[in-house]
Amino acid sequence: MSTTLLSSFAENVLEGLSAKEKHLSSKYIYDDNGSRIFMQIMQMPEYYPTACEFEILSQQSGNILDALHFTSKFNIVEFGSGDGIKTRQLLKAFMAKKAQFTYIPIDISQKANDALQHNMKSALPELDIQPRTGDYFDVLNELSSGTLPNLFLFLGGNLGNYNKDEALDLLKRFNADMKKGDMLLIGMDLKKNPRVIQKAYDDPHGITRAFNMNLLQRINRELEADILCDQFDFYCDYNPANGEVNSYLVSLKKQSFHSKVLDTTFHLEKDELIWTELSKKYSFSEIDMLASTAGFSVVNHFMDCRHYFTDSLWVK
Ligand code: AVI
Repeated sequence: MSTTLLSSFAENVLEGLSAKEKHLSSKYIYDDNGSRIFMQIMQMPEYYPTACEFEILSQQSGNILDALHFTSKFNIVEFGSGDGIKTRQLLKAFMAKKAQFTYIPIDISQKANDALQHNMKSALPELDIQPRTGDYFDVLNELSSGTLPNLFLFLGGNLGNYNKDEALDLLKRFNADMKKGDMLLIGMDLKKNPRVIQKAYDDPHGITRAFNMNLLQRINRELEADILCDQFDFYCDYNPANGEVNSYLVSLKKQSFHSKVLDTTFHLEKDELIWTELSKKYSFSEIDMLASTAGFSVVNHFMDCRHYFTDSLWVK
């Protein structure tokens, strides 16, 4: 069949499940169902990153503003703002200190932008918010030709879901579209006691399991497949030596399933793995190396009281 008409999800499934070492991209977990499960993950006591970043932005946004050294009005440009609850803490603190800025959240979904604008306006009626819908880099390119300095926000620890080359590539692309003196506040989860990390992903409620299983359900829904999801298990493992949590779906028996959309039957051996997600935890030396390789200098690390997570401020 011709692959030119396939969605990027369909292409990822076809390529990933035909590979010798099967894999799927975690970015496809986030359809409506996956996004809803992710909200539940963020509310679990074991999943510390959300609470840590909330603490940082609630308690240290005044210090973050002082570290910017912008002398004029500036833009705050956010990539992937989600529900905006954490960012609101930063915006509120900046407004209380009379900082002059325009908040520009970028999202590919108009619906997400409309909801964010509505929520932000009801919490902070004085906020100057100008959402942009579209691809990050198209919007970035446009903003970089303006004269105002920019603070870019890439929060939530999303960089950890990219492998090293992809992460560097993304940071270099951000850097290429920034002016000298523009700043980036980037959320990164830090290496810590391995048991704390293991529990955040291998959670006792089965929510992270459901999050990963959503990939199989999405294949069934969108690619008209007949996967029997209870013939799969979820497994994840934190390796403190390299800071990687790797997540997998495990085939519990030798089995096959067919996708009508892909017109393909996939075969799995008993105990065969489908790799679904990387969630990388960083040391400060790794952060310094990433920043400098991508063309930034680290200004400061803003951390929660347990030093589990950092919102690091970088300057171009
Ligand atoms: C979105 N991202 C930063 C989350 C993480 O921690 O890697 C996704 C996630 N996967 C399992 N739990 C949360």
